Amino acid sequence: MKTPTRIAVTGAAGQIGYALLFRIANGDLLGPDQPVILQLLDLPHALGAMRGIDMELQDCAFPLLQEVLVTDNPEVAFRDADIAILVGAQPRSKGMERKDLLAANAGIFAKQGRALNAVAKREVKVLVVGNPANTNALIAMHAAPDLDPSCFSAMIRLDHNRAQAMLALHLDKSVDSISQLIVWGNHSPTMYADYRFALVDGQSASFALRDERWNREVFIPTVAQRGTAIIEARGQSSAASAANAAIDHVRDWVRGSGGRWVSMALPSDGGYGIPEGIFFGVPVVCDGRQANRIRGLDINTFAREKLQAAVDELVQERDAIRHLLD
Ligand code: NAX
Repeated sequence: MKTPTRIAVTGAAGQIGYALLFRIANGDLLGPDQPVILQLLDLPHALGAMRGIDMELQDCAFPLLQEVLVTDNPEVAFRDADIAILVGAQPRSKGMERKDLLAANAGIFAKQGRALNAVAKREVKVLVVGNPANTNALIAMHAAPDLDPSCFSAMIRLDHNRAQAMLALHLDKSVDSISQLIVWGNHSPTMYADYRFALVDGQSASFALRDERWNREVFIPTVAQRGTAIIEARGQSSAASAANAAIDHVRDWVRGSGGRWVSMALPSDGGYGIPEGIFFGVPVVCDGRQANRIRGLDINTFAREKLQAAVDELVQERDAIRHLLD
């Protein structure tokens, strides 16, 4: 039998956690022949809820699930972790200013980054989902100087999947027929869903997508506002689709994206004029070992404006917590 993969999930008692854990245990993340150990972290008040989830996981009798560990201590949750999915974060409460939200989350992600640095596998793959995801990932990476920056990523895959589904609907095509789509930037309303390079059934889609008004006034804003639309409709933020996107992100990173472009927020290496260090959604192809950036794409005036808006926002976020990065 294969050695089990240790997967740490934070915020395990939350709504995304509840949608994520059963799918991981079922093999949706690492495939039908890879045993897993779940290492669940949440705050002390949620230990009871996590025990309940542990009981439910047992009751599913998943053949791949070797063990479940429940804790409120990051150094226990991240010990020898091969994969860490950081979902838990401080939500914005009424009257809280953005800078206070950034600071509260900075404290959480600095602590978790230090714990990852101390006890996780050296080749751990870390996905930050908890918002503000891009900047939380930056903080965690800085707090983990012994881990390679390539161990860290933040999630923009939900936005990528939303864009893909919306484009498919618009073109009356299957979701699968669409490739080479990108969502650039921050997981926030400044994100830029970019179909300029998209292929439909392997052919350039430019003939079908000549309607620049639809692009600018419908497609881009609808993708960016989809999270808000779901909150308005459901009364709660996206959970199952967010968990699904986390699975897609990590699955492709670990097992390869099969030549397909996917969007991941990675620490910028200066490509496309994006300042180094900030976590920025970019197109990548994953080869089963690492995420390889797609380089050399044309950035026209409109695209440059959109990228710059995300850069400005992420630099502002970084500057608000800069004292924690030194
Ligand atoms: P919930 O409020 O349902 O769950 C969050 C869980 O995190 C709670 O159980 C809480 O006790 C726990 N938690 C808080 N601080 C913690 C800490 N220091 N250590 C461990 N656990 C901690 O939120 P949920 O709907 O599950 O969303 C979780 C996060 O995902 C939020 O920050 C949310 O904004 C973010 N999202 C990010 C998305 C993305 O694409 N990057 C999309 C979906 C989602 O909105």
